Amino acid sequence: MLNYITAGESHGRYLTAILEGFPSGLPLDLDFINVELRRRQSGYGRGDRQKIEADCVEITGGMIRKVTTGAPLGFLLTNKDCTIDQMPELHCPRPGHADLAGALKYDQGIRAILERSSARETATRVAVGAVCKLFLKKCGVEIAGHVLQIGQARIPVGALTVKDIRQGVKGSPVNCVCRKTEAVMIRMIDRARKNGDSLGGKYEIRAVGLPIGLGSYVHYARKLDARLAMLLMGQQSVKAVEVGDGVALAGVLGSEAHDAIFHSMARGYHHKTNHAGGLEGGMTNGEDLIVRVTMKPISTLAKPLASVNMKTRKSAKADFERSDVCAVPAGSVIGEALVAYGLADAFLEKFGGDSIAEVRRNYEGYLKRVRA
Ligand code: EPS
Repeated sequence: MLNYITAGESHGRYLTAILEGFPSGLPLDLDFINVELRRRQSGYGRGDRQKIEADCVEITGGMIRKVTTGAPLGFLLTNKDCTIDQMPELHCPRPGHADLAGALKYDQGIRAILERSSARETATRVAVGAVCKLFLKKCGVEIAGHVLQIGQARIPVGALTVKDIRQGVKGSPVNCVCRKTEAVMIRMIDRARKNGDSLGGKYEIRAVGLPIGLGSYVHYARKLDARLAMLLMGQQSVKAVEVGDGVALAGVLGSEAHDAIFHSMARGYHHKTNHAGGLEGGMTNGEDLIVRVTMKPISTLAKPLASVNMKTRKSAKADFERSDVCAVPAGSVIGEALVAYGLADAFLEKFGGDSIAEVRRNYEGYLKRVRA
């Protein structure tokens, strides 16, 4: 239903995206999109690039008088640090980065590879996701993300609602709901920075207000869990995506793993537990969607690992360029955007509609039937 494509290099003049398939009639709150962009830029452990940039979106198509028209939406972000033509060529690929395979595959220097593989590109994805969040809000869906783990510091396990998450992360420089763990996370980031090292971690995204039946079981490519996993694995640094209890399900009995079904006049069909993370058979089951995403440590190290100079083929230390020490807090903001896109796409697939009013009508008709 929806489709988007991004273009632009980390130090190029612009970052752009086009989002196609978006319905008409949605007022675009540009301030909201820019707040989301700011959230992505912040977070303890970010590099100095974020002191240079003040990401701010321009909508270049698909909007008249701040309302969507149904035509492709164009997004434009202007880089302040647009030094791409002056940036030095690199020769020693960073282990863990796209440098080596990219340079060989595209027959280019490392500069061309890192400029596009850089996580700076996620700024445009956050802008696209922010528009999807505005759409989902109109359908009663809210999304929140938070950081579960950075390095060895992790929050105690416990189910948190979207409201708990929003409340809990307020003012947290690492987007964490636990002040005690936050302090340890910050100490670990400081230590990694001092040692010329980097850190990864894990974040969780939760969505509330979803109807039963988004996605489908009938074909692998229509399974919503598969689609969300693809979107999230497409985020730079991501190495694993879990749905609900995820990998822990390997160690429990079926009677402990699954969520018993109930019905009441007030709530319709529902569950009292949520091991499934809101997805069964590739479809939403009406409970909160819960996904957990693991990010590897940033591969640019101030104290570099061993590499090979691609000009001389001699052993050398990997190249180092300004980078982040830890991008997991930013990662959680990007994850929210990616999930928002995946859910908006699934909504439009289920309820169709060229205008927001039409989507709402179809959606309300469906709810009447499944809630009966
Ligand atoms: C990023 C901008 C980049 C990096 C980081 C993410 O800016 P620069 O390369 O100018 O410092 O800080 O990119 C990476 C971690 C990476 O591996 O490429 C951003 O805006 O998110």
